[in-house]
Amino acid sequence: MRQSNFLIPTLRDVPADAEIASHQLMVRAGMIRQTASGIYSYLPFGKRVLKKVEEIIRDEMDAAGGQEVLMPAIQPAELWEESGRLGAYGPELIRLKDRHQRDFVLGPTHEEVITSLVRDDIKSYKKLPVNLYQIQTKYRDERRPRFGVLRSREFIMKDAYSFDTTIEGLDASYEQMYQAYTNIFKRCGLDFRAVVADSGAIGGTDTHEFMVLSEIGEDTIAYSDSSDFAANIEIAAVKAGSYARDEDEAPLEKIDTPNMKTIDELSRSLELDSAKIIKAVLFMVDEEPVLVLVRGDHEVNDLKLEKVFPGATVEVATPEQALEHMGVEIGYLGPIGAPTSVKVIADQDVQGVVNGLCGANETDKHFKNVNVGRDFEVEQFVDVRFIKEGDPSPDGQGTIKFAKGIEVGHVFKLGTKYSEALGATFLDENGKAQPMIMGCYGIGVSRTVAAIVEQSHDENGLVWPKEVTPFDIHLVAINSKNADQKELADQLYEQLRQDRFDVLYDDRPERAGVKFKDSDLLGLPIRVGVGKRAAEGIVEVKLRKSGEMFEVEVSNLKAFLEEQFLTLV
Ligand code: 9G3
Repeated sequence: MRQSNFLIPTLRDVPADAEIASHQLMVRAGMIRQTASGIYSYLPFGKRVLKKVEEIIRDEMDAAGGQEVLMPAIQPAELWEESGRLGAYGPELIRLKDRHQRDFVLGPTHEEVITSLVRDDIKSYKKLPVNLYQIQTKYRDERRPRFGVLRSREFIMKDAYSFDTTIEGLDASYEQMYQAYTNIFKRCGLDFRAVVADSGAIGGTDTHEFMVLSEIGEDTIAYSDSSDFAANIEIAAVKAGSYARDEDEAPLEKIDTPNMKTIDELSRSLELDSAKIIKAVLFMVDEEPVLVLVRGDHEVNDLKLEKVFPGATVEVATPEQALEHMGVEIGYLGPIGAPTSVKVIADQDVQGVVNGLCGANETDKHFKNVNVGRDFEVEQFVDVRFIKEGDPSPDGQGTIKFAKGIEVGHVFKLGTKYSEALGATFLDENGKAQPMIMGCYGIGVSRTVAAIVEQSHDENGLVWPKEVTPFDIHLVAINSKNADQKELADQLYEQLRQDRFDVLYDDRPERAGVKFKDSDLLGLPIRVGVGKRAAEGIVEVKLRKSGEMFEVEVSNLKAFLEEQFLTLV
């Protein structure tokens, strides 16, 4: 492709609204342009990367036995009524009416559509398992789109759905997708981790997120420093301690704690380690008050709490509700003397608190030398706190550290949630109708491109991994007004393409400095510069990633480039 007539509008300046590197670079390198908030157009340079990523995905999905389909973005609302999800989503689900006033949604995902397709056309167990996938545009009306295409309102997803007759079959399908995802993200040149995740509203059991490590990631991963344990902190289990009670229990004592309502104030003014404080947080669980106790240096994990009360609505109580149910203001809540109408549960680590401090359910009063079992009972000890850096890894190997991650993939074991709701059954060997057992598997394709840019750039611009680069070679006629250079560059352009390299040829009448700056910004893996030594048949080859420069005879250029490509990542 000749750059003089290729739409690749590079920008020198950083766009004002672009906060992160990938957003800045994708705009500056002429890959994307914003059409509206959270809605982007891909220009040719960006579209070529999308295409490369999609091809890797197709290659691995087909190798894993997936069959590519294409479903509509506009979905009849009836299907979402059947699945019971039409009312479950708020403004994030874009709804519209057609000319006959019929209700539709713009698809944020396709469980309903794919299940309705399969229920109509697959009846016998002999036709299962099947794995159907598409690469298609999704719509989710994010309240705050940000970070360019990382969190946009329209984005490209590969979504796959597996249908099995048994749980073992689903496990096999899931494992196959897990392996395909590992191959895909490796081939994209990404540094990623598969982490245990939360299935959230989608339901189902096992689920893993594929996280690209990046400081600007919105998710936090808890990982062990000496095993492959890794989990989203939302659900990372905490390993129970030994709870050795290594002190004699001192007598309980009520003390004055005027205006000391927070753990910090108590810990500072009483010179007490926050791990010795029992923090009591009141929650409303389906309108019932539940007092949750955690150590003062821990935080209640509300996602874990929701799992203690499956299906219930769990919310932190308001100050008014605290006053109503506990008879005292928040900051002095405690388990001793709590009204019997209030259920008390505790994080497992509260068992290790000896002679602790807790609220006395009286303004400006706390109890000291509090000991669970002697001074109060709890209905149950549960793992209900957020994991922390420094905690022992739940697998018993090493210590927990945190890393930020960008979620680029998510795989779920769905079970029969959608096949039952939508009547997708198969006749088993005995002719009995059974609901199909489903899995679903997503990759954010446009988000993966941004994640590659996040992980693969330097101060001069993009640095494309070879399997996703928009072009293989950047051929630059350094001074296109010089006849020797222009002639050799034109000749090499033809020659290299015959040698089956994908070449971007900068034949513009720009100054050398501008060309080199643009070349570093666009980040193609190898640059061939036709300059001063053109008349001698010598060209300058530069590797973008390492910056290494070579002077190469034109007669040896093909061999040299092929050799370089073999070692490039
Ligand atoms: C909605 C809206 C947003 C949503 C969903 C539904 C996320 C929704 C979860 C999934 C699960 C998997 C198949 C591919 C992999 C992910 N955001 N999810 O279901 F109506 Cl507005 O999409 N789907």
